[in-house]
Amino acid sequence: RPHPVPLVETHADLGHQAGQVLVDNWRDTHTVPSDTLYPHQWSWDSAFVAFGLRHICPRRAQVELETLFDAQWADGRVPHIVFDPRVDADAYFPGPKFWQSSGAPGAPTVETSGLIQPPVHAPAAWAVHRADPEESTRRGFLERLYPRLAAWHRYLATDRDLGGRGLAAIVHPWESGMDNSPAWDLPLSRVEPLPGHSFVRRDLHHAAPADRPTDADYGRYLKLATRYRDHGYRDADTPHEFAVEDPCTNALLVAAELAMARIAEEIGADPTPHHDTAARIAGALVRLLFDPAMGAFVPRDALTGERIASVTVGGVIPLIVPGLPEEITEAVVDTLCGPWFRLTDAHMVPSYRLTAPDYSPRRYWRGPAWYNTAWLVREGLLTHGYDNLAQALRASMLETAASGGFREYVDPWNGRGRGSGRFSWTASLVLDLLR
Ligand code: 9WN
Repeated sequence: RPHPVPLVETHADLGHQAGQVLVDNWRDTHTVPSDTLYPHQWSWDSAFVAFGLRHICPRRAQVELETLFDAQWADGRVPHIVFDPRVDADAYFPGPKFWQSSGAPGAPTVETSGLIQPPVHAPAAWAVHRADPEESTRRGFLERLYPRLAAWHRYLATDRDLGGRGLAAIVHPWESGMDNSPAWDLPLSRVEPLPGHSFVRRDLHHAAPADRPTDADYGRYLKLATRYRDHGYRDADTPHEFAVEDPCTNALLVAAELAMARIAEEIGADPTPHHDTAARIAGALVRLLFDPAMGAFVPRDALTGERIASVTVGGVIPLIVPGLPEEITEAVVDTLCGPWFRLTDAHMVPSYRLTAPDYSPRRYWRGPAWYNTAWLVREGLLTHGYDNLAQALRASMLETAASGGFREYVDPWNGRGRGSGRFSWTASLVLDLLR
């Protein structure tokens, strides 16, 4: 059974400490996810950071998103990493020497990766605007970002509709933001890994090997990324060995299109196309990815058309979509409260089913509970009126953060922190919960 984590700080202290993490991890134009493990700018991290930063420095939160979108590619993709040229190129692997983005068609001048991450940016931009509408309007924040966000969503909904079913596909586990999630094991098993001696990992300098993906995982990640790179990161030309319709990415795209409708209204543009896109993707999500027997959403292999029978936290995050059929909402909440995720009983929301034979309390996305996913689940609970459960999840997040030094993820059974410390989105989302 889970053990309670002692609350060692008051919430006022907690807010102050969280703000200090964000101040320390700020690098002139963006926030690094972690001072040690991730010394560049990451895409969905920046969006999560913006949600908290807006409470203490709305201007900085705007700049955070603007910097990321300055690195947008001509096809609309927002890269998952934007490399800081001031940082040693070997500080993170795979770094700019591996990705070689500036040689690819349509890439920006700054070095980036060629992959993407889930689209949390439009809701972040909308939230940042609302934190200080006057300053946002004065700087033309939404007007400038809106066409870029639209191009980003268009890329996902068209270039990435690899299965032709109206859903965006990810072409690499890193694109899900949940790198070694068990949901990718089956499609990944078809990929022949690069041998371990052909690359040098840097992450193991900063984190315990048992908390991180394995060398075999990395061999496959690099194999996929190399093939994409060698085809100029062109989706139509790359013979993808991995293409998966991820429920979390698609649900976030629905939420992002709904945020776009609000932004459009605010700046005097037509919100209708955004409502239409949101409805279309939500329809496909429900029709193609909801599994009634599991009581959750599951991914679908875009290459074989088969559903992947693996329930992870990514399969409950679609709760964030408003207007889901009631029986689906109820089934997902039952799944969250049942033995697989034990909401209100475990610490936050485990990334994988607690009862799965291959569940691991410490290995990254194969069990540990993360703050960004807990925050998204809480948003989903609020969306459907489960206020008490949302309140309990908030309390669990604050309690765990207070005792743990804003760690990257925690063991859902005892709340003990793991991975990097002073992690930016942990601090940011805690700040957001305190407001
Ligand atoms: C690869 C930065 C990122 C997060 C991801 C998380 C982890 C990177 C890594 O760190 O991924 O992108 O090196 O493991 O899985 O969600 O955005 O915090």
